[in-house]
Amino acid sequence: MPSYQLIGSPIEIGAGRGGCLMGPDAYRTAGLGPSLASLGHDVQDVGTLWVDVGPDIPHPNPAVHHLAEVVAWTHQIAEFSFHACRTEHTPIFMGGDHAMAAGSIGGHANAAHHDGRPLFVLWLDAHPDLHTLDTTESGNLHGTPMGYLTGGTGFEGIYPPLAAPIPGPNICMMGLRSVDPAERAAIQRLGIDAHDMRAIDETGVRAPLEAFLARVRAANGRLHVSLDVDFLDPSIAPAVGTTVPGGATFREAHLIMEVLHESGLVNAIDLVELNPFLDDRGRTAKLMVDLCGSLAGRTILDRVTRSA
Ligand code: NNH
Ligand code: MN
Ligand code: MN
Ligand code: MN
Repeated sequence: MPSYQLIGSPIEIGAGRGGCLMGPDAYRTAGLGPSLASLGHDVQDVGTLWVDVGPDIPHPNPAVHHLAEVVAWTHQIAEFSFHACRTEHTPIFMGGDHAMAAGSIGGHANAAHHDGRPLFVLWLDAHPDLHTLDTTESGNLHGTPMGYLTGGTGFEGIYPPLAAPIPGPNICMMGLRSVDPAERAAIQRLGIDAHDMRAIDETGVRAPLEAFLARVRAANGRLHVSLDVDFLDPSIAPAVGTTVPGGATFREAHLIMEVLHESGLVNAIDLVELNPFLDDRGRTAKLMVDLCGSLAGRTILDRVTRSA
């Protein structure tokens, strides 16, 4: 039975507009901790991280903004994640925008490397966030964490060093429907296991997810799940700055969480991009909390048998 550790990571300057700062408290108000505890888990809310920001870091790409802040957050979150991922707890990083993942997944990757195990990432997002500091056109650094984590160029000497980049085949992306040209090339070059919404329309979510989980299991890997609110269709999850039509349905998202629970493989979770300022009476925050409930073992009926 996993025990969960909730940690607020309210970075918001990686996104194009403000509001993700309020994410951790929205999850608390929506009852994330009590919901997990009601399923019989041990839950500890260890509070909310904060950072001191050093002087501006200039960058040749003039679009890049708030680099010093993102670097400071990445150090802080990576440090926390490294230690949390070496305990028996399952950390849940309550974001915050997706720039957070450079730290949460980076620290997890270093912890896994330390223990001689490969890290796998399930990336649930409309976007692959595979830009480098040089290729981003918006300059919004929430579009870059996967670029950093996969060993993209130009992060060295600026971001914290990674023990090893995460190999493309260890990354499964689902929900993609907004991919920039440089990212499209990176997916191909790195051999990422990418499933865009067209593929999900055709195969559903279960078959590609089970295939990925079988690889995690066979490699005795650790698994990090990174859930961007915009993975979900905007009709059910309006509280995100970058809505893209045609996202995952309510049941597709819950099924992923249910299958993940049954796998017993999840070691860390990111909840990112929730912008409570854009929410409709807390419904997106509540949906994210309910998805965590499915991930933590809530079922509709008792499941006595399960088809193979
Ligand atoms: N690819 C775009 C950019 O880099 C959008 C990224 N926005 C996200 N990613 N919300 O999940 O600006
Ligand atoms: Mn994202
Ligand atoms: Mn996204
Ligand atoms: Mn696949």
